Amino acid sequence: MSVRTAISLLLSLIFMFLGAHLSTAQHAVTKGLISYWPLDKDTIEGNKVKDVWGGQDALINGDPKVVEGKIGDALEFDGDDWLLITDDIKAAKLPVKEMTVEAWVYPEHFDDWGAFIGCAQDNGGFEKGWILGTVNNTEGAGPNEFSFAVSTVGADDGDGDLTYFHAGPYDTGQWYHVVGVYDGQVTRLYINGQLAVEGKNQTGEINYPDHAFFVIGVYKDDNEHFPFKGKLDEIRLYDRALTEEEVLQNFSAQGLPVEPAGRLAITWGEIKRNVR
Ligand SMILES: [Ca+2]
Ligand SMILES: [Ca+2]
Ligand SMILES: [Ca+2]
Ligand SMILES: [Ca+2]
Repeated sequence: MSVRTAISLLLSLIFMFLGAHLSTAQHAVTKGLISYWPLDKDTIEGNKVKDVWGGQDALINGDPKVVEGKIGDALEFDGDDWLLITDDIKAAKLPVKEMTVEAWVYPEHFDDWGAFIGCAQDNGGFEKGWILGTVNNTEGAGPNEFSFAVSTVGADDGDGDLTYFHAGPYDTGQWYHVVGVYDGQVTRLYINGQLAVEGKNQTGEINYPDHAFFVIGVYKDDNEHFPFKGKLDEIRLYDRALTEEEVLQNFSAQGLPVEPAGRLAITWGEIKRNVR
């Protein structure tokens, strides 16, 4: 065996080991994944923030900064920055029967009505879509609470009805893994891998408005615009309800090795990122 053959054999073994290791516990769940915004520097081009899984790229409004994140880089919003995925939600890829929406969040402030990601209208009695975010002494919540609200056809009172499931209080200035899950029967909010609150008010398909803003880093509808202040990282959207085990897996996951085409791939960059 030549030296070159020996080296390439050794490298193959290292890759096989890393590949097997990374593909088990450390990857986020991909089954049912619609969109994934890693918010890493290399996924931001000009004013475009890439959805590396589903191609639903977001346009930057304002000047969010790339900073050290929970997994790789994150985006820091100073209170007037936000991202628009689309305002044409009929053309967007959105969950219908079930959903999971997930983000790592580092709030500097808990807005009365806050959103990390959302696609909703909540204007008086007109309440449609869904929002993963915050409430703060609003909707019957106490101070500094995380919330997941979803509106469904089963709870429709004629012009839609959102139920804000919330839990808290939580401190500002630290990272949290926040996940909203709706399985068609039960709505759940998980914080740091643990079930924080659940309820059965909502049933059936998700009730979307004809028009809404599908956004990141802002609570935005026709009559409100409340940008987030803090950091966001690793935002994912699924068209199915993740199980408690899968939520825990994503809480522990060190990202997801994807290429822009949505193919699973282990690259040098990902290996470095995952094992550091
Ligand atoms: Ca700004
Ligand atoms: Ca990231
Ligand atoms: Ca509103
Ligand atoms: Ca209503």
